[in-house]
Amino acid sequence: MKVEALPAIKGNYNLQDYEETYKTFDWKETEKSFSWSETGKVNMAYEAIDRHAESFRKNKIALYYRNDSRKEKYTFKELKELTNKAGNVLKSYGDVEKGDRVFIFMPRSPEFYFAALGAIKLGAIVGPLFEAFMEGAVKDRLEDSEAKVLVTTPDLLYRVPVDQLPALKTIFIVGTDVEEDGKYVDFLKHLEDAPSSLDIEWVDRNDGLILHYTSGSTGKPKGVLHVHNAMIQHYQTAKWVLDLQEEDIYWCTADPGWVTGTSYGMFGPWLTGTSNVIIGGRFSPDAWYKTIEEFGVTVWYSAPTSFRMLMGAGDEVIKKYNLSTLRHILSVGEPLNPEVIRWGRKVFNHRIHDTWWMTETGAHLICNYPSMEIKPGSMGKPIPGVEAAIVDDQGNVLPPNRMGNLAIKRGWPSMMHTIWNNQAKYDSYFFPNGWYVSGDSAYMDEDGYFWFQGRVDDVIMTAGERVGPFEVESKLLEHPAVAEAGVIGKPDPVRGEIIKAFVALMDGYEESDELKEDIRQFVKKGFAAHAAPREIEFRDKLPKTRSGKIMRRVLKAWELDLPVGDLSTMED
Ligand code: 6R9
Repeated sequence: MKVEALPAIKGNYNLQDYEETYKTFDWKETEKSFSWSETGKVNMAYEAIDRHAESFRKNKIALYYRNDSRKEKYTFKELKELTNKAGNVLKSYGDVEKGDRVFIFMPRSPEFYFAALGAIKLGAIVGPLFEAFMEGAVKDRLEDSEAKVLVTTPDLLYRVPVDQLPALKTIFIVGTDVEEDGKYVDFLKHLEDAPSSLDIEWVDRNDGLILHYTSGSTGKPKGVLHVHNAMIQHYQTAKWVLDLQEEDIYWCTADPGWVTGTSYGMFGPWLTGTSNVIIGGRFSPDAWYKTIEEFGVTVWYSAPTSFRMLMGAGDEVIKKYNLSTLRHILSVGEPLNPEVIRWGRKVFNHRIHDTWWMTETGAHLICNYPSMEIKPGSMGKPIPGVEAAIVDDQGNVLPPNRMGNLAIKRGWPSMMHTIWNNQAKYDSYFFPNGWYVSGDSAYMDEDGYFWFQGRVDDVIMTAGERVGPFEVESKLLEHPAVAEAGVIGKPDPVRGEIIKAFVALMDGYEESDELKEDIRQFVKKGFAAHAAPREIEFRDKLPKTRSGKIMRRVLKAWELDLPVGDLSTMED
């Protein structure tokens, strides 16, 4: 299938020559930016914070923070000391050592970053958890990772089934009037008293750094492990793609519970010594435009869903704010509609640059550079040092304009190291001839631009967040009225997709709107708000294969009025 490309828009500034760099670039060059390239002994937190605290940037603002009740800023020097203190607290009261899993389950706040970087300084592996997770989601992740330490807030503690997590030894509570006993420790009280110097644990480049759980189409969420070596690519892409320069004020809107919020909300900007804006609280068009005005944001990284919501709020609200500091806007997470790019040109007078990558890839792979012509609707071209192709199901490279599996030649620096406790799953990502298979389908045009076509599997992208249908179905089945459940992504103009559930009821239950709402709330409270189906439809029976698998493609065909295709594997 060929999608008509809209005419390219000529860039108005040039970072460097893409084609030339692509031909000659070697990651070894980037590695030389780091003193550890010779020794191999490294620590991400040192490179992101301490290195700048010991340089001309020591009094530069590293972190601007605002939510509904707090407004704070921290220099690199202050962040160095606070992350040292946090490291000392985690070590003294939680006995945290190299390789231990330290999970952080709390809203976006400065303390999140103190704890995360403090843990990294000790050589621990950080597991960030999105604050909207409910008990089941929290339990799955802490259980699979055998987390030893959790940092959380009093408000969220009730969602942590502590009694069912034998590996969990210490819980640090970030709040006021914390009641301490051996297992529960007051994080802030000890942070204040802790020494501000710390012996950093120098680790190997391939030692664990961060564990992000992400959804697939089957089974429980999988723990994608990234290692310190990833910094090579975080750093280089923060320069090439985010185009971060010394004077920039950078704002990434993603939560650190997702990979964008760590790779480009924490590591990328700080590795390059950039002032980083972090905002807590809820989304509203006014609050977002105000953030740009208030901090003088110059580089802004967000997602299609957010842009579409801003677009939907109308252009009048934009006129209330001074957004003239903006110079570079980027997007990630789902296809960026040409319409949104045109809107961005009109209201911000900038092109929005799409970027493509995944939790598993750790950093940008296919992008639109500042120096590159943009074909609206295309994800751009692979970054130098990365080889991308469209391959068939046997791993053979296909010619331009043929749709197939979007694949990447193994060996980029930020590639995941393993899937936690599941080497077989990790291996299943690769063809024997070395191609990593993304799970996305796409085609490449004759100019080498890549065009996203869809997911090969059933993974749902809703409001930029990846939701596995299997997890939602599993939760639905725990509801007493639900006999069978099948979940699909239904196209939605704002959210990309919404979650739609088809449900067959147990005998003795009557279909009603109240029951629908009850089921919805059940998923929302028991699993996660963003994963609760926005639509529920009752059916007497769901389409299944003879082996009992829900046939989601048939549900999708019903929903979209498409031909149902081959039904040979369907049960009677
Ligand atoms: C970083 C992140 C990965 C999946 C990916 C694809 C979709 C990401 C996209 C995009 C179209 C883009 N995706 N960027 N689709 N255009 N520019 O989003 O990671 O949460 O793991 O999701 O998101 O389907 O495979 P993650």
